[in-house]
Amino acid sequence: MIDNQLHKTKAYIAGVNLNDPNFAYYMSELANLTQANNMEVVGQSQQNSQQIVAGTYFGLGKINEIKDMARGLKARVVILNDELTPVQIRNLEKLTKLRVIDRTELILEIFAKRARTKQAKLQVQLARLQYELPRLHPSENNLDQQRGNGGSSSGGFANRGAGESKLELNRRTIGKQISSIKKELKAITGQEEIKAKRRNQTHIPKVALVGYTNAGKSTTMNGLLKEFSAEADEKEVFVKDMLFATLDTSVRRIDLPHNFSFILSDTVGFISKLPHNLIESFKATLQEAKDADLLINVVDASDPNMLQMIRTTQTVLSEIGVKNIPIITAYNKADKTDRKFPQIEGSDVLYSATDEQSIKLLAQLITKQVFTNYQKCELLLPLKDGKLLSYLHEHAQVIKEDYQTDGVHTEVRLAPENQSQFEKYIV
Ligand SMILES: Nc1nc2c(ncn2[C@@H]2O[C@H](COP(=O)(O)OP(=O)(O)OP(=O)(O)O)[C@@H](O)[C@H]2O)c(=O)[nH]1
Ligand SMILES: [Mg+2]
Repeated sequence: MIDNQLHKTKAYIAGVNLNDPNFAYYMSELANLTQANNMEVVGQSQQNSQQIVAGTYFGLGKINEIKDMARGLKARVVILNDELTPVQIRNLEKLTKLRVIDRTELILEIFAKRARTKQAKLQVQLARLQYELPRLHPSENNLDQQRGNGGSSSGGFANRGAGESKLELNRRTIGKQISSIKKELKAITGQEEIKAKRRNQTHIPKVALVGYTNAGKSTTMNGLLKEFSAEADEKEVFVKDMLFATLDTSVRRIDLPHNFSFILSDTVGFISKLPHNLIESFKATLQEAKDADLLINVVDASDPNMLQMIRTTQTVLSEIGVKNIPIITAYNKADKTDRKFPQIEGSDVLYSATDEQSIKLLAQLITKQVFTNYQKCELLLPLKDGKLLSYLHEHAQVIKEDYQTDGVHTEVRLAPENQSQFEKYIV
């Protein structure tokens, strides 16, 4: 058997704790992220301090300690818990003689590894180039050696001046790459917007799965598809026990009994301190959540850090501008706890995405939330006014329509905003 650990880059993780009660949690996330980037965590340090040292992040004593520890443990990389300035990274690399990666770069590297579709690849590339632009250094005078391309920039502190014009060239090249990626993305998101518009017109309620990465959003979507879609097999989404398995948005239609239908979307998961550039470049991907009528915050109920994960999701949602959308908290993976499931508590549910009864109960809860104010009624529409029926097809859920001599007998579920308009046709 090949020992996988042998092939992994050894990493030492460290951070400055500014008296933050969540510091230990952030460090455990950093360890998970490091492993997700196929590296092995060999040790960790923290500095408790009142402030970050402007030029070097840590104080000098701590830097020497980290250098000795990391090198003693044969680490090749030091990974830091915050986003650092370019100067801090350069200085730390100079002082430790090790490659230094900050939290942002680490997350960007994982995203780059995971991206599979054209859109996700472009979005990640855009975020990386924007991250790199202010970090270009004169000595990195070859674009192939940029840090983001996997090259090491350690030892790159000599030679200032000499590379100056090369630096300008690199900046220009990256600038051009950024605008061309933006153009390509615009073309792709343009097509997505057309599809989204079409979905909005049909007026089927939109429900979005959101939440911490690896909580089971995609498994929940597959569970609902399996139960309530004729083509579940073709429509299934990718599931894997790893951080950021999903980087795209998948949109599926779920048809529940009694003609209750809704559109369900599954999207990229969240983590604390998600880099600003990533959020910016994933705007189109996250749009589904912003447009939703209902959000389902999927939470791993078996994780001891569950509460922090819920808080993280709330923070990211407000960062992407989601407000005033009703939310169900869906406590998943109940099979890994000793609690009885499935069960509903108020507007929340404890369930397991792989359990049929759970999925049925979740579907019931969604239906209850989404269609609360819908009114089911029978209408008799005048035959000569075809526009009314086509309006209903766009803005309501038409259950039945029957053309008879006295008019079109229609059974429909009306959204609150359309109820008064159709009152006079109710039979
Ligand atoms: N035991 C158990 N495992 C589950 C359950 N739901 C999901 N999982 C597992 O959790 C892991 C992550 O599931 P995903 O559905 O990919 O999670 P996600 O939220 O989509 O994750 P990202 O796309 O990476 O953000 C997979 O290994 C699933 O099989 C559950 O109810 N019980
Ligand atoms: Mg997923």
